[in-house]
Amino acid sequence: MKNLGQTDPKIYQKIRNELDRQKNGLILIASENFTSTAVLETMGTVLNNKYAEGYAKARYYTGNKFIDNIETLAIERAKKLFKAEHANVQPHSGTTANLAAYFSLLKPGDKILSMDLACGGHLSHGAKVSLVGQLFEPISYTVNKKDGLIDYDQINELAKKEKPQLIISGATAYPRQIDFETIGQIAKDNNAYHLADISHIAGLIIAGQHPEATPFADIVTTTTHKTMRGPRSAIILSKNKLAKKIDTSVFPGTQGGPLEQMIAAKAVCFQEAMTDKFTNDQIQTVKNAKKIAQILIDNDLKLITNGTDNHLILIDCTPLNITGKQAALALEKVGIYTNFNTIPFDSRPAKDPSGLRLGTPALTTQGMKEAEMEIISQVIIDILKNPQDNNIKLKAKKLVQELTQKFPIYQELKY
Ligand code: DSN
Repeated sequence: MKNLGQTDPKIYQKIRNELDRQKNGLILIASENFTSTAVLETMGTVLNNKYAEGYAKARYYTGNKFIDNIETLAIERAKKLFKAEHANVQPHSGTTANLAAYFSLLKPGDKILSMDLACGGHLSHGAKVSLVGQLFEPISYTVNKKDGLIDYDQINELAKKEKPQLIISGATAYPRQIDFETIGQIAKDNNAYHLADISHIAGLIIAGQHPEATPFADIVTTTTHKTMRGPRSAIILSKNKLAKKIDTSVFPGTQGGPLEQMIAAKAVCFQEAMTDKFTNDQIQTVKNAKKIAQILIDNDLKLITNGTDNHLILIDCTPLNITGKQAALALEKVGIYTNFNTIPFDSRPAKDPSGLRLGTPALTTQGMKEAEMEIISQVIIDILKNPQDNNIKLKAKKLVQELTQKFPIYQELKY
């Protein structure tokens, strides 16, 4: 980055600082990961300079011969990975992918039945504070109060009673498998579309570590940077019969010029996701999460659903007499990054909720396995049980340093 260093030393220095933070900390934010240097390189290319509104062979600008090749390759790879009939690779983010998907199926005022935000749903699934909640009429399903599991009977009852035009499956803080087949059947029985937002678990699905969504949903959306560890972006998958509607809804409906450097980076990520290395890492991601969950339970921490089937763990911090935010800030002080999160039926506000969410995708990409999860779990337990203890903090910082030195990332980056 010598040119950046000369042109804008301030930004250059901040990027270096952020690289150091990522290298020297443990990232347990369930939605974060370390993308490959190949993906990083692709995002910083001259593809950024090109306008390509439209689609391959039907652009509104000349000079798109190579861009067309790249976008077509990204589409073909996405279709193959997810066994989808159609893929649109232009959405800039998960939220814009969802918006475009809704506008391809719904009219303003239509009803959307989706998971309650505090139970692990996403803002873009219909929260009142989002545009989606203002344009459509959202209704929420929850998890079971008793065990924290999705209440499929409740979804069925609500679908019958409310007659939504769209049912959304998918979550951001749900530690168990989602039964896409059952939700797809409920949607069919009630003449609703089914959209599965698999953003968190897309990598696990590709690697066979979570049941597929594509056969049971009219539309599947996913971001590409979480378990998929690609660029910060998204795609929409669908059956052929919805292809035209979705494409029109993305462009010109909700977006202008596509970010072709990001589309190329998605293509690279899809190529990487077809390798055995990717599959093995997804398998290990789940093993690592299960290991952490077991150790936390053995040490009397309260986990939502009492464990995990995927890449994430949600701790109820209430019995520890701290809030989720206090827990996340205490861990941040020793270089462990997590996020505070609502728990189902949380009595606390989203800005300072009761839960702490942990995830293993980034640690696993670094090469860590069960032995390291044991060390990290013990550090987390010690900090959460003694957030003010300076000796524990010092010991924790040392362990974080040892682990990050043993499992370095981005050694090849010459910043
Ligand atoms: N905010 C993301 C997450 O952390 O789960 C989802 O968009």
